[in-house]
Amino acid sequence: MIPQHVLAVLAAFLVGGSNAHTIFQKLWVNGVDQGYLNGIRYPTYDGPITDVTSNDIICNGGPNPLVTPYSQTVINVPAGATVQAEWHHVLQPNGYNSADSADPVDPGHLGPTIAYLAKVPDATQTDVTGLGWFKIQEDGFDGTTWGVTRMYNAKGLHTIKIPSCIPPGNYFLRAEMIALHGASSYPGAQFYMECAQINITGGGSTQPSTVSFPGAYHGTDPGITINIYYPTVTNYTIPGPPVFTCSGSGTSSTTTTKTSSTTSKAWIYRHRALRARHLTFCLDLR
Ligand SMILES: [Cu+2]
Repeated sequence: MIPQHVLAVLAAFLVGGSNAHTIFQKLWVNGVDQGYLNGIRYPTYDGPITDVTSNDIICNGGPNPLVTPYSQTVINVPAGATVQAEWHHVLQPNGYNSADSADPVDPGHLGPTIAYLAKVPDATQTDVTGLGWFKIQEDGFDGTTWGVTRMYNAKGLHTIKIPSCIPPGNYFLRAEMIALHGASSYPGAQFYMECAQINITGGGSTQPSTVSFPGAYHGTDPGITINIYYPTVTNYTIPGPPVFTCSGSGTSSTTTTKTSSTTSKAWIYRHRALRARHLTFCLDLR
C-alpha cells in the first residue's frame, strides 16, 4: 500500500502537471470594469514563461505570442486606487466559468501573486525592455494558504493597491502569478504575467527604487527553485525586491525606524550596508 501522504503528493503533481494555465485579461479600477482585454497585452495561449533570463519574463510573449497590434487603450488609474487584475484559465469573454474547476487557474498551481509598475513615456509603446520596475504588491504563503489560492477563491480577482505618492503619467502594470508545483529544479517554476497599459493621475513625486526584468529573478532564488511539497513550507521567500510603500520607500527605509537621530553614524553605516546588500541583490539597480 502506498501511504496516504505519498498519494496526496502524487495527486498534487498530477493536478499541477495538467495543462491548465492562466491569463490576466481584464482590469478593474476602484471596482469599475475596464473591459475584456482592453488596455492589456495578452496572448491567445495561456502557457507559462519558465526562463527568468529571457525578455519574455517582462510582459509575456515568446512561446505565448502576444496578439498584435496591441490595444491602443491606456486605462486611467487614480494614484491610491485599488485595482484588480482578473485572471482566467483561458481567454473568457464572459468571465468566470463555474463549470471549469481550473478557472481561474488549476488549483494545484500554488505560489505567490505579485504586481509591479514601470514608468514609461507612452504606455502604447511596443518596447518593454530596459525599464525600471518596482514591486507594489505581493501575496506569498501565510503558513496555511498561498496567494494563488486566495486569487482562485476570489474567482480570479488579484487585488493591487496603487501607491498614492508616485509621479503621475504612463506606466505598465505587470500582474504576475508564479506556480511552484514543478519548481523543485530550475527551470520548473511557471511564471504567468500580462502587462496592462495605465495612466496614473494625481499622485506625488516619490521615485521608487527599481529593478530590471530580466534581472530581478534568478534560477537560484529560494522562492523560484523550491519543493513546496516536502519539507513542509514554513517561510516562503517571495522573489524580487521588497514592496515599495509610500511610508517607507521600499528598499532601505523600511528597516530604518527607531533611530534617535537620522544623521547618527550608526544610521549612516546601517543605511550604507543595506544599500550595498540591495545592490548586490539586484545587480542592476539603477
Ligand atoms: Cu499551468
